[in-house]
Amino acid sequence: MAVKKPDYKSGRTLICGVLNITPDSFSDGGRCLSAEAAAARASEMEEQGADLIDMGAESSRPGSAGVAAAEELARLLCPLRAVLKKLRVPVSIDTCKPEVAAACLAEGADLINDITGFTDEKMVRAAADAGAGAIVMHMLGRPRDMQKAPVYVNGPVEDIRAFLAKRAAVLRGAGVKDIILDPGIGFGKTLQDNLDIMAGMSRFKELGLPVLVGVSRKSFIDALSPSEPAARLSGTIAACAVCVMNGADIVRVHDVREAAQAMAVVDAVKKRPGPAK
Ligand code: HH2
Repeated sequence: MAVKKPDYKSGRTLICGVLNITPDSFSDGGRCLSAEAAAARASEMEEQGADLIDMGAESSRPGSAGVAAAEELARLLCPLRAVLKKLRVPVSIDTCKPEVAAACLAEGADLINDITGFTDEKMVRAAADAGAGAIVMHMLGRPRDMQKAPVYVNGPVEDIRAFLAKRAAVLRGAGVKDIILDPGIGFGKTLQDNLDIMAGMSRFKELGLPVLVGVSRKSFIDALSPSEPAARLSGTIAACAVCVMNGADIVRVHDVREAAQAMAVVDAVKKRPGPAK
């Protein structure tokens, strides 16, 4: 089966819908564990405007310890098969384990979303061997300890840009063609770091590859305006708008319908003809 790519030529900001098959994700854990529920939610997000569905079975919330590969795969496989049967848009798998990546790609998934940035050579091989795409995310540390005391030598934007450039070169060298960069909001970042990254998005864009950003319901919103994860929609939309105005191409969100509408407005402003004379 041919590997699908997100529709980069659409001229729109692309929407990546989050599908967590986890009991413990920070904002939607336990919502979607069965194959039927996963397929129904994926179809719903596609109808609401998702251009890509990102499926994950291991929570990466700060402090989480992770799950074994066998458990992650057991959670993913049936829902993935059911989702692939229903969807037209590509499916990415949010994993940092090569055996999980390879098994899901063999089932027909299209991209691997690796929050550890393809720093494991076996992850690079898994994507390359399947002709799959790669979402390369930056994280400082690991979920267990990443929020303890992140330090960026040249500031977050420059350090992350250098990391992403290096990983993209490695992936390209291995033959991966569809590469998406992601600065990793909330992964080993202080509030100030997250704000700097959102303001400095154009530096990642200069690397010449699509840029994805995952701000949805994250705790920096709570830090600015105290709220439970499910009540962070307005902050999510505002952050997506800032990132897209500054150069991001894809937003990874839980609330697809709302993000699609908001990004249609942002896109119209970005693409407007010059002022009337
Ligand atoms: N954020 C999360 C998980 N995966 N992948 C990319 N590329 N970028 C992100 O910002 C990103 C990601 C965390 O969000 P969520 O999946 O909702 O939570 P959890 O990790 O608790 O399942």
